[in-house]
Amino acid sequence: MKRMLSGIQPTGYLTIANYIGAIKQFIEIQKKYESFIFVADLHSLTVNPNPNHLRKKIRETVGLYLACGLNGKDTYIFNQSENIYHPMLSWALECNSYIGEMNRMTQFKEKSQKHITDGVTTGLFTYPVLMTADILIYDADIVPVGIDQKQHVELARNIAERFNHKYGNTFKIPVPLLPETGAKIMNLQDPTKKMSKTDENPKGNIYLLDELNIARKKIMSAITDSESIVKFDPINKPGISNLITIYSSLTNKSITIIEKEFENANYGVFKNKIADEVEILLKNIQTKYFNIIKDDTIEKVLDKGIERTTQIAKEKAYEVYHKLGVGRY
Ligand code: AQP
Repeated sequence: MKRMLSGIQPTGYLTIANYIGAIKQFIEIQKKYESFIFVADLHSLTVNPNPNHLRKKIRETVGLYLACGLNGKDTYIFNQSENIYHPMLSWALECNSYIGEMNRMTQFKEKSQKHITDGVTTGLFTYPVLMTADILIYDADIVPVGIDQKQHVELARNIAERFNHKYGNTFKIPVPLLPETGAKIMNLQDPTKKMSKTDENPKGNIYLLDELNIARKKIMSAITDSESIVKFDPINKPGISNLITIYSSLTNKSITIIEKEFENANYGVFKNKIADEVEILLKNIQTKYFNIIKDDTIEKVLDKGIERTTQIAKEKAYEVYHKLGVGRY
């Protein structure tokens, strides 16, 4: 069976952009592929989070994965830091990748600007290699991600190809999988930048755990334009185009159908319709989430996930170390 792998960092609060760009795809794919979804807690160390906050966020992320529809039976859900073979492989790959490659990562350029005052860590620079290890260690066939992570999956492909060429066939070459709609959901208050869970202004983000009336208010006050024509035109009408994308992803209606449906409607009417869809989604997720966190479901799912993923990862990490000539494997 082919394999799917992906993960999300437990930083900030998960947003509807993380849902549309990533989680929705995980759920659609989990029945067709052997699926591995992790909480990227090691990646979140790159920006020095508060330890108590991080501990809470890890559980919250797993709870939200399950509440969104990931199934602990079909999918192995695990915590990245509990699988010691990821950093073990990462080190081997760091020694087979180049500073020039890291310098080209646009996420590093953006995030290092964001964290310039509190210090840019070495981890932020090298974490794309850890992400490469996360993917290659499972011989993943596909990696569902939003557009901002596509470049990192391409790096993983390059590193895998180079390693295979140098040391013999070792890794499968992974393919990034982007959603047809919603690979880059934009900020509601500034539709020229992407919605991001660690953004400082909460008004630009819809969080999966937002109170329903707050989420509605955020949609109703989303920045649009003065035309009041529901038309998809990301260059000239980025705000309304972003709302169309969100609506399209949540209803599975095409953009053409949506433009037709709202051709005589003003923005207020359209926004109310989107807010209804967002409310349905959040209510469903939140009802499940608050049930899931009541008992030990999260622990059981993580225990099962780490058991299986450790077996697979250990084998690949030792295979690589053997090929590199280190240790006595
Ligand atoms: N705006 C977005 N539109 C569509 N997909 C998105 N993703 C993130 N933002 C959008 C996808 O969600 C997953 C989260 O990956 P991550 O936690 O490793 O961090 P990220 O890509 O840096 O996402 P954020 O929300 O911007 O997090 P912070 O604020 O922590 O940096 C990925 O599949 C991503 O593509």
